[in-house]
Amino acid sequence: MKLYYATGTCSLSPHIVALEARIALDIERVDIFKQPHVTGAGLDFTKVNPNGYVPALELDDGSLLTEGAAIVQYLADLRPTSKLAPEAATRERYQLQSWLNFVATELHKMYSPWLFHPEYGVPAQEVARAKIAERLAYVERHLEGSGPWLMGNTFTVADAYLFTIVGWSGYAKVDLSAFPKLRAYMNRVGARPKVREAMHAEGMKVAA
Ligand SMILES: N[C@@H](CCC(=O)N[C@@H](CS)C(=O)NCC(=O)O)C(=O)O
Repeated sequence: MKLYYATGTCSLSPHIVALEARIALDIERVDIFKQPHVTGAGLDFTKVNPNGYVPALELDDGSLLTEGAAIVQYLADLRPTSKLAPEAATRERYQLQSWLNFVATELHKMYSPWLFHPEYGVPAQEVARAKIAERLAYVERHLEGSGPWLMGNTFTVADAYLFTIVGWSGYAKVDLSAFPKLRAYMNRVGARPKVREAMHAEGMKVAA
């Protein structure tokens, strides 16, 4: 299996999940700043994923799975004993999917593109930061009552995704100072050995 990734982007989430699940994975970096995006092997990435974005997971039969929220569940289901996702068709699994969808639509796509593309301009960025702050306040309240992880006592794929996206806050100038529970949560996730390993493998700075 091969994960196409770009350093520190949303593809860090499935990278973390694969390591947490002890799934052997080849990784290939994609340069998403080049047009067209090129893979480490020099391929035009749109030949792999016509949408041109990471993450993309090439399965052993050659087929491709895209969309981070789907990829992390696929990986978790390969290793049910890892408990990275509750069993399918349970109430808990739908709750996990609710979190994944929340992170994808209310956070991921609020940070990016609005805060990563200066061409959208300052007013759009201000609107995005205000909306993100509302959503993070919701996460803060949830962690306060139901932590330490999003799903309670068990670290799941939703934590890998939330950590990845909220990790962009410094770069995107999203102020986390009003969210102490969330900051503690970020430190908790960031201290996990497999999270550190994934970040290191992507060439990211890992706190000492
Ligand atoms: N809907 C996709 C979005 C993935 C996405 O936004 N990927 C970004 C990195 S975080 C990317 O590769 N952007 C490059 C591009 O769109 O050209 C998902 O949830 O997996």
